[in-house]
Amino acid sequence: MLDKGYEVHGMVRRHSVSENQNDRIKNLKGITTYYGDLLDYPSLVRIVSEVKPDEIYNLAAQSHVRVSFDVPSFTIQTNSMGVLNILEVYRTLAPNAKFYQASSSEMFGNSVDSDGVQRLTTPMNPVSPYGCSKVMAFNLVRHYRHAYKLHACNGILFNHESPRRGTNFVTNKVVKHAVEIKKGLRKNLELGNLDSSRDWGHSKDYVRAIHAITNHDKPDDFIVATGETRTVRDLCKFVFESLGMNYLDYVVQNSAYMRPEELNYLKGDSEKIRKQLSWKPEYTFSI
Ligand code: F7E
Repeated sequence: MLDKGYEVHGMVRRHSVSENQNDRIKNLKGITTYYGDLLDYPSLVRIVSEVKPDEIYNLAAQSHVRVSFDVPSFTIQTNSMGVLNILEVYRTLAPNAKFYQASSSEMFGNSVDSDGVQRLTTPMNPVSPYGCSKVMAFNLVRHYRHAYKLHACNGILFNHESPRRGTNFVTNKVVKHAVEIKKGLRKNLELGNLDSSRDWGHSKDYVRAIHAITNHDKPDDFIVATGETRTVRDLCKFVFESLGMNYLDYVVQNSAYMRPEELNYLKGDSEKIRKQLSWKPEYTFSI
């Protein structure tokens, strides 16, 4: 957004270690930040009144699926009620703005169409508190779009990764731990389910999609995915082989990383965004 010449305002939650407050964005110069929280309605009113945004991107969430089983109420409060709060503030204070909601492939749960993909018409059967919370938010955004004629959009993004991904998500966990094993700093890599499949893309490609979705003439919902699926085992094999190692010598399973209910398979059909918004990913699984 900065590269595109936008004035960027961001909301941050208070962190007890002030040095870590803006850790993830400290290399980005020119963002104005405000203390706030999706569950703190007055803070949303204050920020939106002051900033008068032209575009609102809601990427805030308790976004870790396994952790959502440990803190289900917090997850649902933040990811569902929080979205209701920001939609209300948007509707009442900035109705001419464009609104983007970070919806998720986790909403599909274990529904897969007979041809082996998830598309916009695939039934949503979430299998985690996180997935349930995102379905609620997705529906609220559609409802606000129709009821109040707002430019409110959903991007249903499949997994998207980058070096800035937290190390408790599987891609960066595998990469960082494998590098530590290679350097002799660690003996093994403990993982949960190795047989689930994910449609992994790169965040750089996906933020292009987010911007295109929000700025399309018509508010709408789009799936963003690569259409390529790999198992966690494939990921381990690829990363360890790239470092000259065999994953079978190092990967061990630990039930602590298993989920009470797993989403087994994701492969997204992103034909609509490819056709209507000329989007396509530049990165593949291996490049
Ligand atoms: O898990 C398996 C795990 O935590 C991927 C979020 O951005 O994408 C993300 O959700 C797979 C799962 O991502 C470990 O069971 C095995 O099958 O990297 P993840 P996620 O749950 O798919 C969606 C689209 C979102 O919206 C979410 O916000 O990997 N797995 N062993 C493991 N996963 C983790 N985290 N840690 C393990 O040790």
